[in-house]
Amino acid sequence: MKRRIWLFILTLITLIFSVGCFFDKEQTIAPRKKQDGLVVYQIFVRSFYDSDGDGIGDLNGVTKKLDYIKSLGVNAIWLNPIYPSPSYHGYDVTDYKDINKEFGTMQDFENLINKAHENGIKVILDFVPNHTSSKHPWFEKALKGDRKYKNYYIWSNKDTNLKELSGIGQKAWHTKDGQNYYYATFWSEMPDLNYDNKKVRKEIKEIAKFWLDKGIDGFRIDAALHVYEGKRYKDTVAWWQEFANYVRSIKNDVYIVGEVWDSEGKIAPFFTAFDSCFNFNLAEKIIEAVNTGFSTKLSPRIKNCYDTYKAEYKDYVDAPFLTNHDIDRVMSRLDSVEKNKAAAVIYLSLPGNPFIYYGEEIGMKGYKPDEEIREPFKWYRVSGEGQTKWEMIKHNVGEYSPSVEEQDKDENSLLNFYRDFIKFRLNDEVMKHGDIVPFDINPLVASFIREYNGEKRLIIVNIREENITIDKDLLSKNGFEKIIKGKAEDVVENGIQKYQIKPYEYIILSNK
Ligand SMILES: [Ca+2]
Ligand SMILES: [Ca+2]
Repeated sequence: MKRRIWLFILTLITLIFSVGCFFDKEQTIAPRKKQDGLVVYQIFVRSFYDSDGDGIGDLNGVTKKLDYIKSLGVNAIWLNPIYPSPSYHGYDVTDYKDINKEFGTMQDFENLINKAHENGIKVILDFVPNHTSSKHPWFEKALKGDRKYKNYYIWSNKDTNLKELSGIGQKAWHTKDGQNYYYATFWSEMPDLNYDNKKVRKEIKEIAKFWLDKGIDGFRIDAALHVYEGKRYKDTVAWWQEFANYVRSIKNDVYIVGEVWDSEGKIAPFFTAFDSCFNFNLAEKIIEAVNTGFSTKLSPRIKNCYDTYKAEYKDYVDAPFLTNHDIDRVMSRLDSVEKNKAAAVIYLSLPGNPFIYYGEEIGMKGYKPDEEIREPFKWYRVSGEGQTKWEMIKHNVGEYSPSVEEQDKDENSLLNFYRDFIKFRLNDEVMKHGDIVPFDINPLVASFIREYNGEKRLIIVNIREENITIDKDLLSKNGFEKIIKGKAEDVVENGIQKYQIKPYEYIILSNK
């Protein structure tokens, strides 16, 4: 009899445990569609196009310029934060369910969504969930001692080391009254939210639902790594799984791209929640390769990175890019249109969803501080309708003054180069969806293969200041006889047939 009871208890425990595991798995990786095939244009709204003459870029300005965005060939836009905020950049939000008055109204936003969709362009919103503004009503109530809202934030206790540094190595604990200290990862005026509080998690989900109901197509998740700080990395990933499962239950093809600025190994588990993560490390490698003229094992390194991702989630979608609003502009770092074209071909030929930072396509320059890498977009060489003026232009004026106006007319311009290459990518299934196969010819070129259903593309980019030659034999042995894009000259050296590629030019070959 006793044995039977034990057996019963054991069965019960096993049952509870396996049901638990089942739910756990459900929670971890909900089935989802692979969301590749996008090329995304990142817009810092304040700097883009001013529709009403106050000098500040706005939502109607974006709507007005959808024709331009479409002319680039991209099929999605990511808007930097558009919520009410006391700062110019908007990453300190005071109301998550409204539009910054400087950018327009909710109606303007709805109109933008509709017009973008009519043009086949998806809209991705910047989502800033790690912290609010210190001017957010939640934090103001918390400071006044409201218990509910106090628990929305993170406060010190008697054991807290007030000299502790935050996840980005800055002073973490701040105070307004000299007694109560709150945690802020990035800045004293951006207090971190307390994700141990269920009510906070619920608020954040409701905010996401609010925007999904408006018709947006995706989220770019700001500071995704910092939700729970360092030691609680696993909790952070688990929270994003919870969030992702929730938003996918509302819109199953919502696209989520996370800002996880860390090593490949640290990024990889985030693919169990996000569709994509920005590939910050790869961006540096590409720029470095073009800058130094050495691609040292670039394609095997990319493959290694993808293997790390794949081990965590099979259908990961990379998000390659060159720079964004937090990094010095690529034209300032490469300092030549030809080099910029080479870097563009490399990242626009990689798997995943490439992200283009507004102004990159016309070669705008800019070094930190941040304001100077977010300068008004240059529609005109001098000025004209819609030009934003919220700050003085410093890097793209006078002698170096790139503009849409001029580059539109020049078929060899960087702008038309981007347009042409993006169209090529999105019209080619292999370039859109193919896997990467390392194919490292030599360190003087960046080269790799994309493969999709047996069809292959070999991309070879000359990253040198001089002509380089490639043995035709080596390529045809691997099935590549036909150049489908880019140009090379046929030359014979010592009796050997070769392709000669000019400085910073490229060729793409097909195996069919
Ligand atoms: Ca305006
Ligand atoms: Ca945090």
